[in-house]
Amino acid sequence: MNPSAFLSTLGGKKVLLLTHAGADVDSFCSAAALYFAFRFHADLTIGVPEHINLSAKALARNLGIPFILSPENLDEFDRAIAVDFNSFDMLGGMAPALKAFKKPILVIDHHSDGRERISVKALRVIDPACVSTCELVYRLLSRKHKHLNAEVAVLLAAGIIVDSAGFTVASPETFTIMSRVLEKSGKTLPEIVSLFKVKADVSEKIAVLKAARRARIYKSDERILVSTDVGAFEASAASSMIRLGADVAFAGGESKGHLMVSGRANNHLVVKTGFDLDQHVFKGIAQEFGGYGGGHPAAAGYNLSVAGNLSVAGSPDGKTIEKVLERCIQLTHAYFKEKSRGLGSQLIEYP
Ligand SMILES: [Mn+2]
Repeated sequence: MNPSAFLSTLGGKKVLLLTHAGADVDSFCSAAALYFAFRFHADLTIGVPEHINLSAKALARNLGIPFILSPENLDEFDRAIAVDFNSFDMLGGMAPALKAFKKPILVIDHHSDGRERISVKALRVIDPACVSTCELVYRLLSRKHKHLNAEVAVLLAAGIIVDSAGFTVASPETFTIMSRVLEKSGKTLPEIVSLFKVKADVSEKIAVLKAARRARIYKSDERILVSTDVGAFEASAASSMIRLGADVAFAGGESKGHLMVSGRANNHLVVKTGFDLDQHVFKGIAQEFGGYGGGHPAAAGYNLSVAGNLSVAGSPDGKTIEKVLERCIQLTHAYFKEKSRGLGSQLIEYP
């Protein structure tokens, strides 16, 4: 079976559309686009492991798209489609359930191909050159005209806008696809953006400002690295540090046995140096502390929880975050040091 045959034989089947843990807009929209393309032919369920991010949640609410958090009983499904991830570690606590699922799985993803294989080669549509998974979903759906209705087009456009960071990392194909889906959607670009816009509330603004106050500032050659401790809104805090002038920023927090770190890097730096938060920092962090990391060169995240954590380093204990953030900075510095063949200067922390 190939991907086209997989999709054209969905009729009458019970199908799970599965995002990665903590689904973002690209992942959720990929699943939702498939939902709106096939919902009159098949019995479809959108499953989101563990939690959904605020933007994706807003979009689901605005468009009335049903989804289930951490679905149980995968046995009842005949097939699964995994979107925006290709390794079990991006499923968090749902990894064992999908590992036990022995029926056909179609994987559609734009992350680099992981070590683990969650499906057979013929059913893995993986292209890391793609800016968003929604573009890959477009490629598959555009083969049959009837699948590309206005609802599908709106969702694909939203996923592309978010994962291209507002078209700052777009490829020529991104614009070709965007042009087609925008036309088909019958909406304007601002209307689509408003579907997933989350207004920063007071607590988020305070968290970000506190993150700035607590920032530890380092210099690695001419680059500014920043780490900071936050109670919530890690991603927002890390992005804010980049806007304030950091080249690489990590914002992390720890509560109730769960630790998470968001990393952000300046896009120009990533393009110029090949630095990749996921590959050069969070992979190493996951090896040292357990847990799982994932994402993209300029935007990635790391999670460590007590449940399902088999790390040697142990579970978070309220002090782990300090060590993890320090290692993030050290690994970032180590990458640039190696790039300069050891000629780079020492890592300096500003008092
Ligand atoms: Mn994505």
